[in-house]
Amino acid sequence: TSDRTKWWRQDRFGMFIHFGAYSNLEGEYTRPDGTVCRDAEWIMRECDVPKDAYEKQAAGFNPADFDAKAVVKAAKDAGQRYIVITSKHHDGYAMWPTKVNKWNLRDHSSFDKRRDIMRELKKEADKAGIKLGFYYSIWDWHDPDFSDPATFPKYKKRMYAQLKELVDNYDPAMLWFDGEWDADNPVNRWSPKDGAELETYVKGLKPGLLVNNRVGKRRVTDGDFGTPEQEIPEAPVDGQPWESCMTLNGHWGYARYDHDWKPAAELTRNLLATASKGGNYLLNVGPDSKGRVPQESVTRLRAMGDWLRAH
Ligand code: FUL
Repeated sequence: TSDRTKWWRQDRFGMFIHFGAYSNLEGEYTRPDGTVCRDAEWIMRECDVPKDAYEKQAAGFNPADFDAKAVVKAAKDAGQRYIVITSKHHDGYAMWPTKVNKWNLRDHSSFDKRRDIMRELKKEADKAGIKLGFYYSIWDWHDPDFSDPATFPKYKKRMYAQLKELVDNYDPAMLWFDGEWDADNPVNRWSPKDGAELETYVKGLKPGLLVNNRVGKRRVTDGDFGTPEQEIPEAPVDGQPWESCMTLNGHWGYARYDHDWKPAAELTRNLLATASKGGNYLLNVGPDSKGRVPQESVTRLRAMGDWLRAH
């Protein structure tokens, strides 16, 4: 455990935000034949949404009600001290105005062209003394160069360029990589070498940057911390710092049909269990198509904060 993870280990509790072009579907895709397929941030894949149909729906994405101040307040009220938001999930859609391609919230949406939700969030987080980090998926379903070994280097170049934009423009405290596994393309499988190169690259952009272990192959030597998902491990692996990420209901991205919210007491117990074992807790919210954090999430986060303040 190094000094670089110190602030983060002390912070202990963070807010994860899954927000992207998938949020616009709110978890439901109606096929041309009228049948409905349900998922959340994986909807494009799990429901076999044709690329043009997915692009078409994304063109209507207008999260006009996204309110960075309210999001930061919800985090603060919960006792969360850092925020990690999806800058790009597996669908490849960038939530900031990237210059690398047009597949982003500025150029491919119905959203106000003057707005930049990452900038808004950064500003409010700074004001509240909350650190901001970005989730970034290495796996990309949208960029055709990802899946072809011959063109993969071209994809990699664009990925590096996007990450430089994120660091230069928003000065994040952390990069939370994901999708280093590529379920259906063994040829392109992200190698330990790819991971090491990427880690060196982003830390070269900003030396203090924290990076999770999914930058590489999730070995203790990859990145700065481990990332158990939807579980609280018994003990750290080889003394490695770790952070459990979990959902508030059953999904990461917004799913309008999912009402299976965990009770606040259970969430608080999870936080305490994680902390007692020396880990961090990254608890997720999924804003809806308008950009609103579900009220069910806000009330639970507040209840957790109330408990923390009372004890
Ligand atoms: C996983 C992803 O596939 C999920 O969609 C989610 O982002 C989770 C935190 O990580 O690997």
